[in-house]
Amino acid sequence: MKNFTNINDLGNLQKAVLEAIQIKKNPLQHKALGEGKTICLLFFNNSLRTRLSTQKAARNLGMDVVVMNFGSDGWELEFEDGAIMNGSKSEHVKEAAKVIAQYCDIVAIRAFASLTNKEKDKAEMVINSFKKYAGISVINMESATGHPLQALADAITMEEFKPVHKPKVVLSWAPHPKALPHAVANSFVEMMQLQEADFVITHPEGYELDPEITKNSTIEYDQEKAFENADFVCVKNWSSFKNYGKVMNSDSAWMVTSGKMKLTNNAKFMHCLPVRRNVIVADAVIDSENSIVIQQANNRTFSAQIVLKKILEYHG
Ligand code: SN0
Repeated sequence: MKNFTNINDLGNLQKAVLEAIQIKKNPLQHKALGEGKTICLLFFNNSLRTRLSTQKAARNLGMDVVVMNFGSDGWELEFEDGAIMNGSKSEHVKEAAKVIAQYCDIVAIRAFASLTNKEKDKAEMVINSFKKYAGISVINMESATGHPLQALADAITMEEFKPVHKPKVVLSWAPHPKALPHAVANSFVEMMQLQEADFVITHPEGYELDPEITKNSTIEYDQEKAFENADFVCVKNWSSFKNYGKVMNSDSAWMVTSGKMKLTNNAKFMHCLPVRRNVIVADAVIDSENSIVIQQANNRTFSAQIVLKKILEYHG
């Protein structure tokens, strides 16, 4: 695998999940693989889990890690071809990407959606510019439209906690005061489309995700109906896609409560974090035995590690 910018880059999700679970048992078993190799993590947005788990994964593989916060420390980058750069942007990605590529073997990038321009966000300008100009391997640490490292960690977590029967998995929208990206939900849907599961997406009307991503996944507008007999309840807020980037509904009736969890088949509660307590989910649910958010965050390390391993193996 040269790049990891979408969950489908893995080729075989189930194989990667099982290999990640093996790696988790002895995380230092491939320590020699990354010797002499450097990964550069570029952040255009905030991060806790992605930043720390990806560094941890790289170190488990013996790699050197360089981290740069573009938002606060870097020159403001221009991405438009032919731009007359007489404004606030100091450096073009054409130079920046080529320069960075000389200092490392893999570049990992976090660059959230603008949520103001659907076409530009769909074009994935930041990730694709680095792919085009850096030439080295590129990893998506949450781009405008996807967060595949999170989706892979979620697949690992569900494998570890899965029931004996074919699981019912619900992706539920929940309210949030801010407009959030679609990336986490998109990659979750793409990952679920590769799984043997009864998968249902539930959200208020008007919150449909990109139909090119949801394809023929089941959508149920009645959250309580969706929760019935669920084995996993995976929760995430996103802003409207149709009315791009807008918050159309902050109805607290969509918060995940103990009462709703009682409708499920003793479901595990999952969320990628960070989560707004008592807005997205009631304390009683996230603090319950059924909440596996901390285990889910732990799997971010093994998600990143299997991705890095596959990329290092590609380079030989
Ligand atoms: C990001 C998102 O894409 O939804 C990152 C999730 C991994 N989340 C947020 O920006 C939440 C910010 C907040 O204020 O709650």
